[in-house]
Amino acid sequence: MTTRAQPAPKPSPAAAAASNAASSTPSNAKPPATSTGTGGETHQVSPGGDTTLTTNQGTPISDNQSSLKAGPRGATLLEDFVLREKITHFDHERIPERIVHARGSGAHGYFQVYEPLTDVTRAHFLQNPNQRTRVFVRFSTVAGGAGSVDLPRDVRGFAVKFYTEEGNFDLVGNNIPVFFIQDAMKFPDLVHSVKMEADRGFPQAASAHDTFWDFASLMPETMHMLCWAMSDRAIPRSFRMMEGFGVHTFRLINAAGQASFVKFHWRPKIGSQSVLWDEAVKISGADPDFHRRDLWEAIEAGNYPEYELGLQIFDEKFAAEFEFDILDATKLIPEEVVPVRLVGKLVLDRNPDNFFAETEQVAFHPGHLVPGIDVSEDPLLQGRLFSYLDTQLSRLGSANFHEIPINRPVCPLRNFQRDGHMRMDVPKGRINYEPNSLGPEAPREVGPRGFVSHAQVLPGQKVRQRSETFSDHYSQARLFFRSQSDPERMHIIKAFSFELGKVQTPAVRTRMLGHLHVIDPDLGTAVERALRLEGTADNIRPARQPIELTPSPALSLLKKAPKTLQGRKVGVLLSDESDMALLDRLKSEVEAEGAELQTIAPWVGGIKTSAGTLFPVDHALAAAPSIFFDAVAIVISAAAGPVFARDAAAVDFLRDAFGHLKVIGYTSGAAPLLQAAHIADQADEGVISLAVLQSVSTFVETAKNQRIWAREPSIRSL
Ligand code: HDE
Repeated sequence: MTTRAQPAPKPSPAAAAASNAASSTPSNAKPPATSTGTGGETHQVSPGGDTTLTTNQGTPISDNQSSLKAGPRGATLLEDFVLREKITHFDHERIPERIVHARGSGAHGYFQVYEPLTDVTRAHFLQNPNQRTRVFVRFSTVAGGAGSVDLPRDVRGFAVKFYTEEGNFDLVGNNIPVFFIQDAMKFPDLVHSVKMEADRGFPQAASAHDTFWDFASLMPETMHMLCWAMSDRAIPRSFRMMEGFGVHTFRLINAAGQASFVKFHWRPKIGSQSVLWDEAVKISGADPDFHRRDLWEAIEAGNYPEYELGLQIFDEKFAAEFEFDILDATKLIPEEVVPVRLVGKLVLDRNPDNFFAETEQVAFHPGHLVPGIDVSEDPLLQGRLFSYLDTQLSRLGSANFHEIPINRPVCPLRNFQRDGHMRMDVPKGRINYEPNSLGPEAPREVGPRGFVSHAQVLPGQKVRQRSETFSDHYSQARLFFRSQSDPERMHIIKAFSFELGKVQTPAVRTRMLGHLHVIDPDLGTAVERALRLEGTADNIRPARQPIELTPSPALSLLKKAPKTLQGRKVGVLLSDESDMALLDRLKSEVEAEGAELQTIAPWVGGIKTSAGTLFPVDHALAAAPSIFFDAVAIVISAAAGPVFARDAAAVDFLRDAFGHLKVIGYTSGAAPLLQAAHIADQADEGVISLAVLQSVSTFVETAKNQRIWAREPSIRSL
């Protein structure tokens, strides 16, 4: 693996010579970016600084503009191997997208443990606080295709590949700690039901349709996860503000061979936050790449996203006594019951060099384990252990997918596996079998130093059966609903109402309403009322009656939301002759909180200051609605007030900010706009006059609450 140096570019002679084509843009007028990819080797330029464009066989290309023809107006010749190679390669540029989690965004980074975890695991990368282990992380949505949007209501994938000295360890998790189903046997059915309906090919990236709710309403085990999927967790504000979970119970094993059970957690350092549903809908149209762009820009700006790794560790005794089966992936262990021990940090500090080579080709697998970390018998996890290797074979097309730079371990890999489609390594010698006596230097198994599976005793008959201990489907759904704050509970009710409102088959709706009544009569009644379907719910008799559990505040995002603006964005709408001293003050106070201030005006070219100069802004109003910001300020002149009040984009900017419960600062010139947006008469503590410079601090302090939750009931009452 060598990374070749990148020389300065030279203009392309062929492009420069192209005389008659509109397509004669110099193809290499810009230098190719220096590749620092994961072991990636760039073949774009040679060490001597030569920028000669070549075929894939290295033949210099004289003309990259025209195909070889029988005369300038004649037919193209079959012998044009340059054209055929280029077109053939292009025809094969796509590989099958992931069947689930097709839309994703990746980043490189590192992981560092806070203290040696010797007590619980022998995993090498969890021993030394001074060691940084490289990682690649891929965040994703689940249901939509690769070209769908970033903000549907959906679960998010949170997959981490640790390149450790003992091989790759993949923690392939989600942003929700439980799953829809208990047994891998149901996964294809679940995914078929949520994907586009088979005959019509829609809806894309949406669970709000008949087939999903038909399936879900016939599978009571989905109830807990449905409550999470209908909560704000399914519409995160940013990948940087999202928790992650390994979901299943795994095992940690220490050097003495002692095993403990573990649940993995990721905690974002700047706190979790979500958008409102109305915002999500609008963001999906205004910027389908909202999350991808946010991650990319934060890393480019040096605001590296950070997460802490948390472990819930417990033993066989706890597992035996806990109310639920620890092998059931539809259940969690409240952290009030087993605390989360924060053991290390993950920092994402580098964007990929190439989306396809890295983010698209990265191949995660829950079976990529290292000594000291092992799986449990969770039947969902067991099915995944089969699925992920299999899917790479069809998606990446070869058993040699581990040789792709992003998938290659950083430690040496030595074995006797040979050949196959697209083999990159060139193994030397004649020894490709084991045992052998002819290769004294050949690799050998290492006994207990290698990966040793936990010697779990597995008694029992061979049965195709769900364990009786998996049969309580409602208690934790109720626990989740009852542990939420009032606004969060209301959002869950609204989300169920929206989704069931989209369902067209009445029997599916009433069946689902029946389940909601079992989860919590208040939930069932509220959704019925919202749909005006009172009294229609089916009578669902659960296999096991739900039990009452102590609410877990840690399950609520709002109850543990930090008061901070860190990593957030404040948008300031400007006009000609805006108060620049106020803008400066806003900028310095916002930045002092670790947030970013961006300016917006009707004209992207900038505003005219009262000093007569042109002040450039970050965005044109038409391209930057207030949904892109966490708080906004309207800093416009008295002359601009009536003009802005007649402009729909300006009115929507303000109206949406108010409707999305954001903190709004305004100058006296903005008064007509506040009137036009019908805010003046509804103003609350989140609508702050910036008439004096000192009020900037009040604006910033209030904005640290992120939203004015008290406003919500007064503007969303139906
Ligand atoms: Fe996955 N899942 N999954 N899954 N999953 C895939 O693997 C599968 C499950 C998760 O960014 C696929 O490479 C089965 C739970 C993430 O590349 C596939 C079952 C959790 C990603 C697959 C599950 C996940 C995947 C599709 C039930 C949370 C994206 C492409 C037995 C703990 C990884 C691929 C990335 C991707 C199968 C359930 C998380 C088809 C059979 C539970 C984050 O192999």
